[in-house]
Amino acid sequence: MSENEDRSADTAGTSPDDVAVAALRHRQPRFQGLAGGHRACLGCAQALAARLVLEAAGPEVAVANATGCLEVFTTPWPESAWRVPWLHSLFENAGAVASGMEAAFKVQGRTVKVLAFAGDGGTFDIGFQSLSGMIERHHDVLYVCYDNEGYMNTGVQRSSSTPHAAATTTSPAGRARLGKRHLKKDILSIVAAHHMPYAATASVAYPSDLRKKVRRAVAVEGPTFLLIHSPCPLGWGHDGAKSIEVARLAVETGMVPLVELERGELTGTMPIRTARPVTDYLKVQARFRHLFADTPEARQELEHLQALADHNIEIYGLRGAGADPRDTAGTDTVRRGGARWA
Ligand SMILES: Cc1ncc(C[n+]2csc(CCOP(=O)(O)OP(=O)(O)O)c2C)c(N)n1
Ligand code: SF4
Repeated sequence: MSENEDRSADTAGTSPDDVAVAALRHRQPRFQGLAGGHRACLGCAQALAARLVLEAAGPEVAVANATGCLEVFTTPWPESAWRVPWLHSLFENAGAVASGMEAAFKVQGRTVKVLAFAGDGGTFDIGFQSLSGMIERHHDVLYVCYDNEGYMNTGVQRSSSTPHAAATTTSPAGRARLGKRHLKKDILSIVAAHHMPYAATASVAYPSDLRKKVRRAVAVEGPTFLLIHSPCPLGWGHDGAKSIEVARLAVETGMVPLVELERGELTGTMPIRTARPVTDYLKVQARFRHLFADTPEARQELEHLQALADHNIEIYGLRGAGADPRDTAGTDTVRRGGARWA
């Protein structure tokens, strides 16, 4: 999506005054919490996602960042791309470190919003206990997970977020197995089961929606969670110039549902006007290349992945009306009002 389309999604369906105010707002320089010149791979969506989160959260923040790609590519000693206070935590304890930071600011009487940043390995797997404790103790922290669906920093190993049938270095595709044999963990449901005030998914392909979700989460006093689908050209095997296209296909096929949950209730969804076949998403990534072999096993895996996408569309009620999926680019289209989540 172009920046102009993104901006029009911000203003669609509002009064002329609102449009004028929004236009003025967009002329203001945006807060750049993450400087350019860091060392992410070309087309790394995680870098873009972090920039968007900081832009929306503003300067009054402090970050606890777990070990992972984001930490590595932004802080090659003695340099740093961070323009906000930033603390490196271990791979396994961003939630605990963020909890301590929040408690310390509270004691000092300072109003600084604490953000925890971690990859899916540091969130779904090894940092999960720490995240769960942070939410249960009701710390005022926005926890952002950059979901590139694998342990990328250490050489593209599988995580519990890696999709079924994707090839990684520890779930290779070969004669015996067609990539990972297990399902992607439904971290959003697990996190939401903590009765937390706000948990949502977002995508770099929909920056306006992503920024709105960050602003919403930052305004909540208490734990909030944002899972951002972040294509990784190196680990997924796609052209770095196409990361946004890949992210958009994930949403348009139903593989990545964009939803908001408040205290476990579904309160917002981005509908899919015309669901595309999952093969449109899979065929642009080398990690799924083995699924296009002309064999019964490969065809069965494709059917299985299509069924998973259809299931997402069904349980979240994502099927919208109309023909143009770009119409769905913003929370203006989000359905609110307590539709009960399956
Ligand atoms: C306790 C511990 N185990 C393993 C490692 C090695 N390690 C560092 S980063 C990482 C993977 C990070 O994956 P993820 O959190 O998904 O972030 P990404 O690099 O994909 O952004 C691993 C295994 C470590 N630092 N600490
Ligand atoms: S390996 Fe992937 S997530 Fe890590 S910097 Fe490169 S593109 Fe980004």
